[in-house]
Amino acid sequence: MHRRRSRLAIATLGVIASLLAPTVVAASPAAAAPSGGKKVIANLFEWTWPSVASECTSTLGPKGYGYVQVSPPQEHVRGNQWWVAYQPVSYRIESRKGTRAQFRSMVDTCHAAGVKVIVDAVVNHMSGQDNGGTGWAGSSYGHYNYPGIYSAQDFHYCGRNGGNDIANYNDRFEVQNCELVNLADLKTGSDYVRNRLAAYLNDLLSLGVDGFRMDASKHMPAADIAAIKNRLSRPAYIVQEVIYGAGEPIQPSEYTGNGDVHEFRYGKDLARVFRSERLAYLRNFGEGWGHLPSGVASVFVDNHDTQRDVGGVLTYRDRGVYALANAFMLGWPYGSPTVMSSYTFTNRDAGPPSDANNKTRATTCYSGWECEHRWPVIANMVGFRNATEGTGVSNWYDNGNNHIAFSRTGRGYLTLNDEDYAITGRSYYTGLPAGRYCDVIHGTFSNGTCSGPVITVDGNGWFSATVPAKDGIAIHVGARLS
Ligand code: LM2
Ligand code: CA
Repeated sequence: MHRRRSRLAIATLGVIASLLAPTVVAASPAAAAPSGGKKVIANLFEWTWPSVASECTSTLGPKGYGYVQVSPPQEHVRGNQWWVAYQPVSYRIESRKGTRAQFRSMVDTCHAAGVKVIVDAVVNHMSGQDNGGTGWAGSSYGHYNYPGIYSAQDFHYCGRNGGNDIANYNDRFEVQNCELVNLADLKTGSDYVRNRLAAYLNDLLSLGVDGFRMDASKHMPAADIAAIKNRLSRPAYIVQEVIYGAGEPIQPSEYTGNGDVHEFRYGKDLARVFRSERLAYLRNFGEGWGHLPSGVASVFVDNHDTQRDVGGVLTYRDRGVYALANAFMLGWPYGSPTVMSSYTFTNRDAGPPSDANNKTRATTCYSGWECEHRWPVIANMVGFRNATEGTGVSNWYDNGNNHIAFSRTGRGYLTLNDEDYAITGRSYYTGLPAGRYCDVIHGTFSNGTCSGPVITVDGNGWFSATVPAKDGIAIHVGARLS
């Protein structure tokens, strides 16, 4: 992890910002269908288990999200900051977000809604508390002593930089054997530690979990992650957090043998394109930009770390532009997309809305919770993604600047206009079957009707329309009226 703080640029309000009010998505009966081709992940950062469960039923399932990613579920140090979750104290499934029973019930409810569950698994380290303490669920611990779980022999002591801390990211040994911000670094090379970590993950699998985001993967050799994965009781989706750093010895590509890898360049590059370059450059976005192979890349506009520390990415604060960037991500066939869902904050350490005992409050999607995954543009583009899964890009058009358009061959069409002016009355060749399609950037398609503008594609595959400044149009075969 790199710590680099910078102020996020002040948001510019796009025309579609008015459409982004986090209106509650109408509840409809959840489909019991398996996820199948549904691959979009909603990262419900710091949500409680009961809130995740009801969101699966009311919104994630109906809108077509295939997975929900939840914050670390194990017992953690006490405190009100969000990051207490990243300091494990034991592997009891008991945290400020809920109990084991609530966790199990959440998994069952999400599955019934057709949504799989990915857990953020903190396996590189334990707490960073020099003096130890008592964890959320009452377990006492020392910095290098977790009774019944780990003792002093199970940790690395790299003997560098005064306090065993990582300082030099250009040194592979140091990054993997020293401590990330004082967090007691597990000897992931040892059989005992590997078995104990696998036991934790297997416990989660027994509760029905479908996959893991392996936190701090860069700080563990890829072979150690492979050894843990080999001990799993059944196959699980794996996505590894390896933050790309130019010139660093540890590269994201080392980890692709284990599963997917977060592609951190994606969000940074996308933000730069939207803020100060040209959308026309996105024509070969992804592998053409030196990013990971599409099949192993996990992509996102922002995540809980980049929206705080890395800077330079687009976040909920960018309103309409953020929605457009997510629309591009969901419309463009590169990588496996995760939609971030946040609570609002001004202080980077501030935890989610919680009670006096630091127990996280139920999510409301107002008063403190941003719920980007419900923004109509983003939620509707999940349907676009699902309808176009597996198809390539054709009919690319750009004006050499900030207006782009492309087909997802035979299935959908997306045009984005990030110019400061409207593009009026242009004709677009989609290659789609003739018909009346719901513009899902401005309207929601349900029960055969569209709450927004309808786009008519003629018998030759063309339509004409005006695209306002900082706006777009998206149509797909899953949202066709006739
Ligand atoms: C990650 N990926 O590699 C997480 O995505 C990231 O959010 C985690 O950092 C980190 N690795 C460890 O899992 C967060 C947060 C830090 C916080 C740590 C541990 O960004 O600020 O560190 O979790 O809770 C905090 C203090 C830090 C202190 C440390 C240990 O900010 O100053 O270090 O706790 O007490 C002395
Ligand atoms: Ca390590």
